[in-house]
Amino acid sequence: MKRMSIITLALGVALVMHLGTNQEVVVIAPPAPILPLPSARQLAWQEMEFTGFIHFGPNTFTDKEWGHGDEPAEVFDPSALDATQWVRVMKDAGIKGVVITAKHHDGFCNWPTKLSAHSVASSPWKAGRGDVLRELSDACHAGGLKFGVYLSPWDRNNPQYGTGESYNEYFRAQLREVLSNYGPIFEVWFDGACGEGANGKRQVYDFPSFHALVRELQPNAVMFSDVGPDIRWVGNEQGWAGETCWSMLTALGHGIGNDNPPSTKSLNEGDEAGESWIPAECDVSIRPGWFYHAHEDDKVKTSAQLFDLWERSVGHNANFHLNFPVDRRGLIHSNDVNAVVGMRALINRTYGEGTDLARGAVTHATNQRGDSALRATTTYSSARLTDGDAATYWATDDDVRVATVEIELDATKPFDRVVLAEPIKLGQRVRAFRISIPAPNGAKTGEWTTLAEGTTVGHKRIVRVAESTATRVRIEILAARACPALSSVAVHKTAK
Ligand code: FUL
Repeated sequence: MKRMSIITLALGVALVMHLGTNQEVVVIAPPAPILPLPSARQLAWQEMEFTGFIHFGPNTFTDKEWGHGDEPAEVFDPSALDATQWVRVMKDAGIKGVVITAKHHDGFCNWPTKLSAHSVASSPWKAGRGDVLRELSDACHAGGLKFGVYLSPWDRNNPQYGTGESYNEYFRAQLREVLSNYGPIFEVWFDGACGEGANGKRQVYDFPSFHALVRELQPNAVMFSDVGPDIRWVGNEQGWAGETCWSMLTALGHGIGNDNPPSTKSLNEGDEAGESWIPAECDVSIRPGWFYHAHEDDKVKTSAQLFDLWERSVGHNANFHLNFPVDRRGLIHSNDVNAVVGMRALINRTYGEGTDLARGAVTHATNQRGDSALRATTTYSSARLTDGDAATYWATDDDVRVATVEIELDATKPFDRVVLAEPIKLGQRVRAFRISIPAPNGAKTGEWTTLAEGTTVGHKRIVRVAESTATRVRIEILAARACPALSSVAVHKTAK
C-alpha cells in the first residue's frame, strides 16, 4: 500500500515523500535567490563571455579618432569590404557576437538612413547603394554570430544636436531604423562621450525614452552605457575588471557620460550593496586606437597580452569586448587576425576540452544542502563541482556562510590556475574565499599552504596561483551574503 507523508522541517528545505516502505524520495528545496538578480537577457549575455567590437567610418579614411562631423561623405570608400571575413575571424577567435559603430560621434551613418544625407548613400562606395549594417548582419546571421549596434548619442553633424527634444526625436527615429531592419539585436551600445568643450552645444538626452524604444523593438537586447541599464562600463578602456567584481551597482550619482562620477573604482569593482544587477563589460581595442591607423600596424597587442586581458575580464566576472579597427580596404588587418587567433590557441590549450585536471574528481565538503535535515541528497552535493555541467551546483544549508570543499587531484600534474563559478541566477553570493593545498608534510600535521585569497566569484573567477602539484586542492568559502553555492571548481595549467 502506498503511503505519502510530507514532513516540513524547521528549515523548510526538505520535502520527504514515502512512496512505499523501501522507497523514499527526498526533495531538498534549492537555496532562495538573493536580490538583485540577473534578467534572462543579462544571463544570456554573460554566457557569451567574449564579444567583438568594430569601429569603422569616415575616421578610418581620415586618420582621426573623433571626426568633426564635417568630413565629406566622399571620403568613405572601402576598396574590398568583406563582412564575411570579419565574422570568420571573430568566430575563429571564439567571439559570440559583434557590435559595430552604426554611427560614431561624427554623425556619419553606416546604413542608408532616410533621416540624414550624411550616410553611406552619399558615398562613392558601391555607388551609394551599400549598407554596412546589412552586410554585417547578413554575415552574422549566416555565420551564427549575434549582431549588435553602437549608436553615438553625441552627434557632431546633425544641426538639431543641442536643441533638446527635436534631436531626441531624431535619435529615436535612428534607433527605430537600426533596430527594425537588421534582425535580432543582442546589444545596443550607448556611448557616453561628449567633447563639446566649455562653449559647445549641450544636449539633454531623453534616455528613458531611448531605453523604452529598445525594449519595445528588441526586448532581448541588453543595453550598455556607463551605468547600464543592463551592462555597465568597467571604468577603463584597457580591458580588465577588478579582482573584486560585483555584478551589482547603485547607479545613483553615476550617469551616462558623467564627467564626475562618484568613482570609476565602483564601476571597476561594482558594489556589494548595489541595488541593481548591472554586470561589467571590459571594452578595449586590439590596437592603441579604436579606428584604423596604418602607423599602428606594428602596435597590435600580442596574443599573450590578449590572453592576459581575457583572463582579467572573463575571469573577473565580466565580459571581454574586443575592438577591431577595420582598415581602409574594409578588412581586419592580418596582424590583428594573427594576434587574436593566437590568443584563442592559448585559451584552447589552457582551458579547452580535456584540460580540466579536476574533471570527474572525488570531492569532499564540510556541508551539503540537506545535511541539517539529515537528508543528504545528490542534487547539491560537492560532486556537482567537478561534473562538467554548468547547470548543476553544490550548495549548503541555509544557515551556513563558511564552508570548505576539497577536490582530490593527481599529484603528478602541475597546475597554475583555479577556476571557480557561481550559479548567478541565484544572485552573487560569495564575499571571500581561500585556496590552499596540503603543506609539504601536511599529511602528518594536517597543515595547509595558502595559494591565494580572493573576494568575489560570480559567473567565472580565474585565480592565478603559483605552479603547484598536490593531492588535493581546498576551497574555503570564508564569507558569503547567503548560503554559498558554486557550480564548478576547475584546475588548469597555462599553455606555453
Ligand atoms: C568612447 C568613444 O569616445 C571612443 O571613440 C570609442 O568609441 C570608445 C569605445 O568609446 O567613449
